[in-house]
Amino acid sequence: MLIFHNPNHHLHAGRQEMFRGRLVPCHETPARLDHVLDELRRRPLGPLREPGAVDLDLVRCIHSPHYLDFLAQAWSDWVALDPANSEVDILPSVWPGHGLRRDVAPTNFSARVGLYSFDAGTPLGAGTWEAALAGAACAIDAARAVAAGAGVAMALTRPPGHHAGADFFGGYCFLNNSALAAQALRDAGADRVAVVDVDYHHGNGTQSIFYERDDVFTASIHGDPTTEYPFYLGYADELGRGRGEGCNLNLPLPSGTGFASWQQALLRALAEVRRHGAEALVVSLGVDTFEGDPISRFTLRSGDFVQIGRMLASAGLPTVFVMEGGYAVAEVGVNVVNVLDGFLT
Ligand code: OKP
Ligand code: ZN
Repeated sequence: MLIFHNPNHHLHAGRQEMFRGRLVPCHETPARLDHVLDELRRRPLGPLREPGAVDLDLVRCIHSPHYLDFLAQAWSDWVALDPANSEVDILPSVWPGHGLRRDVAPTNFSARVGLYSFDAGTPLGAGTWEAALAGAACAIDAARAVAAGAGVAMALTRPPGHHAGADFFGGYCFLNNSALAAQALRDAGADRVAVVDVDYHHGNGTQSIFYERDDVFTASIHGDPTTEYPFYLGYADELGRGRGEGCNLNLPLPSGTGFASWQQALLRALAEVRRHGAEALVVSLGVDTFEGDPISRFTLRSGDFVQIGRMLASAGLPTVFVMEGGYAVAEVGVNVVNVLDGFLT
């Protein structure tokens, strides 16, 4: 399996996220990806490559130009406010909520940050843009390799992407790598593409990006948003809109869900992928469904991830894996490589 890894991922290393009134250390750390790379050195699955230059035209098909400009400039704008800010991450604290306008762009920096975000858990630092762009390049290159006949490839990257929308960041995500991979597959000639999101959290960004499109079917298996992040999207009655009606599937599951029920949800998602006539598959691969995950509440075991890989392979489609969550840091490597290993065997 071709694996495109993000050589710049260390440049994104958030210090703190807001949690219940306190700033706490970030869960989404560089060590997560280093553990996957370590495990791949122990159990090699194929060539490890670095991505080429990012195709910004493709990125602009998924994300709005004004959001991309904001991301590219955010750090220098922040430090220009006060040189002492270089020691502090950007963390949103105000948003255009109920009854407030989002059709006018404030010039105030904090107000602009709020316009482009939806939580206070996603710090933006000096190297975030560079890291996120290189991650986008991994996703695009993996998709293009698959479109060219590789069969399967992986974008091994962080920060993750599935919570990021066309013009917002949040949930540790800035650029939606899975959406970029899906669009790259479409542009390379696949008439219909499916994104199956197996991360513990609903892929709200991916859903919203494709919600009114019928060429990209989106499915997500996740913790019930009644109790689980991102809370305000991910319910079973969200089916798509307009041309996209019937092209979104949410399978929320209760906390405590183990592999027996989880597996049924994946079978259902894969049956829908087939029914939609997808010619290629993107897997938003989060391993925070693991029983030891510190912020999630499913109870999958490491061995179950091998089975997930096998089930995904049984779809018989050209497949792009895109790394998303997984915060039981020491086990992330084994769990991710188990999925890939299961897919290949
Ligand atoms: C990103 B991905 C937990 C607060 C939740 C956001 C979780 C984002 C998960 N203390 N913060 O889907 O793995
Ligand atoms: Zn997650």
